[in-house]
Amino acid sequence: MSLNNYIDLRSDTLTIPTPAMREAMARAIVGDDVFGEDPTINQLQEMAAQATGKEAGLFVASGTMGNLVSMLTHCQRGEEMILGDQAHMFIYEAGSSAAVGGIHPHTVPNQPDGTLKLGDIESAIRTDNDHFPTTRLITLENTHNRMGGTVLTAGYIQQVADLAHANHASLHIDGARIFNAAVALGVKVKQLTAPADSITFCLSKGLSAPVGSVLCGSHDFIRLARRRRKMIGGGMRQAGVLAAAGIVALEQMVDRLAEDHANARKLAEAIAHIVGLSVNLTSVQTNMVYFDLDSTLPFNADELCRRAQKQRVRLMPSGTRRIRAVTHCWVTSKEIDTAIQVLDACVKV
Ligand code: TLP
Repeated sequence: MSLNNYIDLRSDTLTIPTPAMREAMARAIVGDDVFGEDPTINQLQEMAAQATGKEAGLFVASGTMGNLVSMLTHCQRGEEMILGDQAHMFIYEAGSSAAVGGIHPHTVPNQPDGTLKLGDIESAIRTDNDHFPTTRLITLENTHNRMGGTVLTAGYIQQVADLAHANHASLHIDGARIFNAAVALGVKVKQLTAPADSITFCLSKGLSAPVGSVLCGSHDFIRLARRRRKMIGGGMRQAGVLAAAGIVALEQMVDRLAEDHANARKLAEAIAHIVGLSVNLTSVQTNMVYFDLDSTLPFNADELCRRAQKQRVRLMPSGTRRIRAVTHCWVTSKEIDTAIQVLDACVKV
């Protein structure tokens, strides 16, 4: 089950298409999606809209593109977006809001559970004053990657949406891993997305499709978003071959995410017992495990990852003494046992 003979825990983005996906891709009926004529893309967009409880969906190349198209649709140049200081959209999307959209990012601290304090958001919202940019958008991330794959609840999301709407702003959710959040909470995705004006989710992470994300929102929002997607070169023509894998992802790969969560928990609990490593178990809620090297260890995260790689376990350094491990469908429970043994041995060497 491993990837290229590695137990590869660097990211769930490394997942490869399943045999059922390859089969569906080969058989996909396609058309020109810029004309709106790719039946497979249209089917995926309808499924995505239904899953998120929105009126419409738009297939995009990546999570980054979905988030950018959303920002460009919600905001005009010079307007402002409030988001967490640990948000993927702030840290890992090449500054796209400012570089492409002229949108001013205004960060507030992410709390350890991935939330933003309502009071912090409230204080960040601008008053009507010629000196200030206009606050147009608030974004949340669910699950929250850098805070450990933590989940945001429907109740919290509703509170943020109410705050946004009371201040003439919209709420976007970067839901790259929203299906992980829904499975962990035992709720439907649409319960988590109902309060938001837009949501991007990824097919290419834990759901194992090779490419693609879907941006969902109202009919009017998606009509405008289509033009933004075209503007940035995202009209992909016969991309139904890709959407076909996405359909299989939604049909077959959602419920099994619980296995990835169980594997992450098993890994985290074992790491908690390895002398020299520490992990905050409360933030291990889905398929991610962030752990730290104690100051007693005479080497850093890069070195530990190098040692593990020599024993065919790949991990991602996430700071000088911090490492991330992400579980997914190409890593079995037995391989997690192996990864635990390897980590234990690497720390002792
Ligand atoms: N995250 C990747 C890296 O970019 C860090 C990973 O390995 O976790 N939102 C969130 C919360 C994400 O974690 C990611 C990818 C994205 C958006 C971007 O998705 P893509 O890679 O499809 O552009």
